[in-house]
Amino acid sequence: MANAHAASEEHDAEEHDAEEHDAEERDAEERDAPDYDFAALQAKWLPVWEEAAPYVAGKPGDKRPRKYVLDMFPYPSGDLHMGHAEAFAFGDIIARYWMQRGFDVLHPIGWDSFGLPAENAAIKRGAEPRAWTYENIATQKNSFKRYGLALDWTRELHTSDPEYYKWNQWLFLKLYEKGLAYRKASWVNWCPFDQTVLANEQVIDGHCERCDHLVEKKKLTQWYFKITDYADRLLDDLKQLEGSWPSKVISMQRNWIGRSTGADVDFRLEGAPAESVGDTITVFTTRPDTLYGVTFMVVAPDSDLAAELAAGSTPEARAAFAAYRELAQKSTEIERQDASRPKTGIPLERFAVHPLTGERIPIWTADYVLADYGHGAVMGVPAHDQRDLDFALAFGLPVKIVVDTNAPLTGAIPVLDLDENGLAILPDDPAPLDPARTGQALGGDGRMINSGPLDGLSKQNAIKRVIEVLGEAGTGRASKTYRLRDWLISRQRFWGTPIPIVHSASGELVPVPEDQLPVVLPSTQGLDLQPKGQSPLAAASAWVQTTDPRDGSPALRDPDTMDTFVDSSWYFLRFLDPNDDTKAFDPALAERWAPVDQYVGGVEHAILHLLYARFITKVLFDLGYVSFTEPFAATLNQGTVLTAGKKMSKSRGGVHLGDELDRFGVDAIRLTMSFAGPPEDNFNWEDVSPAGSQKFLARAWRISGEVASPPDVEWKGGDRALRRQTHRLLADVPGLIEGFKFNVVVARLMELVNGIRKTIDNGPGAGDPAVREAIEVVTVVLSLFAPYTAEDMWQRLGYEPFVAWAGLRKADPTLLVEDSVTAVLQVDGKVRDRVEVSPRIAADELEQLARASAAVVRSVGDREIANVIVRAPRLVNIATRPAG
Ligand code: ANZ
Repeated sequence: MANAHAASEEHDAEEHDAEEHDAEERDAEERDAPDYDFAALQAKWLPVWEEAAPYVAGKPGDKRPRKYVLDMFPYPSGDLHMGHAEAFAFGDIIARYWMQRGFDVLHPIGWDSFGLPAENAAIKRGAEPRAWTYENIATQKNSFKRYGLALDWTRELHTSDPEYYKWNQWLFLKLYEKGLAYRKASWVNWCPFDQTVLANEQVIDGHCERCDHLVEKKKLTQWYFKITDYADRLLDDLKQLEGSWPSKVISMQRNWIGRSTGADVDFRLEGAPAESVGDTITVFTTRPDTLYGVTFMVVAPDSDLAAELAAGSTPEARAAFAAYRELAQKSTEIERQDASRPKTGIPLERFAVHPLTGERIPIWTADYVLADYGHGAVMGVPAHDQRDLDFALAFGLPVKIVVDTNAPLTGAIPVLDLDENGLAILPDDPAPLDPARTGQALGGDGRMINSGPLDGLSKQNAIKRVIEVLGEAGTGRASKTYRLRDWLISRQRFWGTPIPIVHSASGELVPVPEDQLPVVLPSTQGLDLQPKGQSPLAAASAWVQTTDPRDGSPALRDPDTMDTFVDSSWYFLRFLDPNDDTKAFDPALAERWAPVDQYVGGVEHAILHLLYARFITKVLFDLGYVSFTEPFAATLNQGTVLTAGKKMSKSRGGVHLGDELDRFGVDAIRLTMSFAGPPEDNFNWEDVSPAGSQKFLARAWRISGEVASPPDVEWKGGDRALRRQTHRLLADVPGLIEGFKFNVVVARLMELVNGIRKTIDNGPGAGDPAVREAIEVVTVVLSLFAPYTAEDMWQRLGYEPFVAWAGLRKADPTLLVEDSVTAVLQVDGKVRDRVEVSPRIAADELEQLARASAAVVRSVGDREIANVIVRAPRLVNIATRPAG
C-alpha cells in the first residue's frame, strides 16, 4: 500500500521489525483461513439496510443537533464511475462520522437529469431522452445502493420530473418579477455542433465545453439572469467562506467575477452624435491618472457604438468598417485577447475631444477591444499600456509619456554602484526610456509629468486627483467593471425546463401565472430533436400554440428551455421536502437545515455551479425566503482518480469501477480511495492497492470473531498499552476526520489492528478486555470507510445492527497521558530515591532531577560530588568524596 508509511505518523524501527514479523505470520494465517468473503457480506447486509431505511433524517420528534452533508448532484450519463466512487466515498465518511457523533444527519441524493448530454446520447441511439435518462438513473441508483452509501433515499428527486421543474419555473418568475430575468439581443456564444447558445462559462478556451467544437459568435435574443447586479456581494461574501472553502476555489470565484476599479471618462464627440451614446463616448479605465497621455481612442468593432460612428463617417470609412467588422467576428475572444497577436484596426475618421486638454483625439476601431467589457471603448495610452503601444506603433500614432517611472517616489537617495575610484556611477539615461523606441510600455509607478494639475503626483494620488477634476467638470467619475457577465440561461434544446413565458400576439412577454405551473414538456412523439438552431419545441405546434393568460387570445409559448445550471442552483433546498407540492421549499425547514454544512464534489464545479448557487441563494435571501446568504458553509473538492497520469474516461479506457468492485468488493475500493492520500490530491489507480485494503479488512474482520470476552466485559483491567493505543485513536479521530485527513485515520486503524493482533498472539490473548475494546473502536471507525465489513464485525462482536449508530466513544484522558518509567537515584551505589520520568527523558534533565532530590541531597551531605553516571531513563549514580 503505497502511502501507508507516508500517512502514518510515528514509526520507530523497532515497531517496524515487529510489524514485518507479524506480516509473515499473518500471511500464513490468511492462507489457512480464507474466510473473509466480501461478496457474501454485501449480499447479507444490503437487504437489511434496505429493509430498515436507516438513514432517514428529520424524523418527527428527533431533537438531536443537525448536520446537512451534500454530495454534488450526479448527472445520469451512464453508470457510476471512478470519479463518483471517490467523491461519494468521501461524502459518506463525513456523513457517517456525524451520525456516529450523534447528529441527525441529512445526506440526500437526487439526479440532475435534464441536459444536453442525455439529449445528444438519445438522438445518437434513436432513443427518447426521457426513457434514456430514467433508465440511467435506475442503473446508477442500484450502483449507489450497492456502494453502501448512507443516503436518505426517501428524498430522492430528479430535476426532469415536472414535480421538480415546476419550481424552476416558479424561481424564474420570481426573478422576472424582480427584474432579474430579462431578454436582450446580443452577441452570444454559439456552438455550431450542438446548435445552441452557451454561457461564457461553458466556453473553454474557445471551445464548447460539451462537444469541444469551436464556438462562434451570433447575435441572438436570449434570456438572461442579472447576476451582475450581485457581483459585489458575490465577491465580498467570499470572505465569509475563507478557511472553510478551499482557497483555490475562492480565488477562482474571485477571478471569474474579476472586479476592476478605476474611472469612467466621458469624451465629447465631434460632429453628429451617435445614437447609443449621444454626443459622448464613455470609456472605462483602471488608469485615469494617465488621461493626459491619451493619443487615440479605440472602440470594439462589434459594438453598436462603432457601427453608429461609422454610419456618421465618410463612405470610405463606412466600407472599410463593414469589412473589418466581418473579419473581426471570425476571431474568438481568446484570439482577440492574445497579446502576441499583431494588432489590426482601422480609423473611423471620427474625432473626440479630450475632456481636460481639449485636444482632438482620433477614434479607431480594433478587435483587441471587446464589445462587452467596460463600455466597449478604451482611451489609448500607448506610453503606459502595452496593447495600446503595440497598436500605436503599428499605425504610427503618437506616444506621450505622462509617468516618469524612473523618478523615485519616496524622495530617498538611490543607492548607486561605485567605480574602482569609489565614485558613484551615474546612470547614462536618467530620463524614462522612450516606449516608442523600446517597444516596451512603461507600466510601473512613478511621478506624473506632462499632466497639468497632476504633475509631480504619485499614481495613487493622481488617480484620486483626476477623478476630482473630472467630477467637477462633470466628465468622469470613479467606477468599477467586472469580468462577470449576465447569466445566459435560455437553450434551444428540448430536454430542459420550459421557460414559463408566452408571447402575446402583439409581441408582449407574459409570465405564465403561478397557478398554471408547471408548463410541462410535450411528448417527443413526432418531434425532430436534431439540433437546428431553433428549439425543437417551436415545432411542437399543439404545445407552442397557447392562449394569453390575460385574455385568452392566441399566443405562443417561449420555445426555449433553461440551462441545467438553473436546476442545480437551488436543489439543496428542495431536498428538505421534495414531496411538497405547494411550494419550492419550506422556509422553516430551510431555517432548520440549511445552509449545507458540508458540500463535497469536483473542483470542475468550482466556478459555475458554485457561483450560480451562491447567486440564487442571495436572491432568495433578498426575497425573504432564506435567512442566510451563502448556500454551502464548507466545501471539499476531491482530487481526480487517474490512470497512467490521465483522467479516466470511457473513451480513453482505463480501469472500470465495476470490474474493480467485482474483484475487490465495495469496502476495499472505498477504503483504497480514502487511503490514497489527502482527498484533495489526484492519484494514480496503479499506485494504490485495493488488494492490500482487502487484506487489511480481512485481518480486522477475523479479529472480530476471535474476541473471547463478552460484550459487557469491564475494560479497566485490560492490557494498558493496547488501551492507550485505542484511546489515542479515539482522541484523534474527530480532528482528523473534520480536517479531511481520512488517509491518516486509515493508517491509524491499520496500526491499531496490528496492535490487537500482537496482544492476541504474543500478549495476554483474545480474552483480554482491551482486545474487545480495541476491536470495537476499530469497527465503529471502520464503519465510516467500509460499512459492510464493519456491520458484520459488529454482529460478530455480539451486537444488533446498526453499527452506524454505535457512536464514537470519548477517549479516556487518563489513558492519554504519557508513559513513565521509574528512575533509580543512587548515591555511591546505594538507592536513595525513585522518580517517575518520561521514557524519553534526556540525560542532563535526569541528572538535574537527581541533584534536586531531597533524599539525594541529604545523602550527599557535605561531601563533594566526584562523578555522576547517568543511564537515562533508568539510573543515576552519584559518586562522592570527602569535601576539601
Ligand atoms: C487606459 C489605460 C492606461 C489602461 C494604462 C490601462 C493601462 P482590466 O484590468 O482587465 O479591468 N479596457 C477597457 N475596456 C476594454 C475593452 N472593452 N476591451 C479591451 N480593453 C479594455 O483592464 C482595464 C483596462 O483595459 C482599461 O484601463 C482599458 O485600458 C482596457 F496605462 O485605460 B486602460
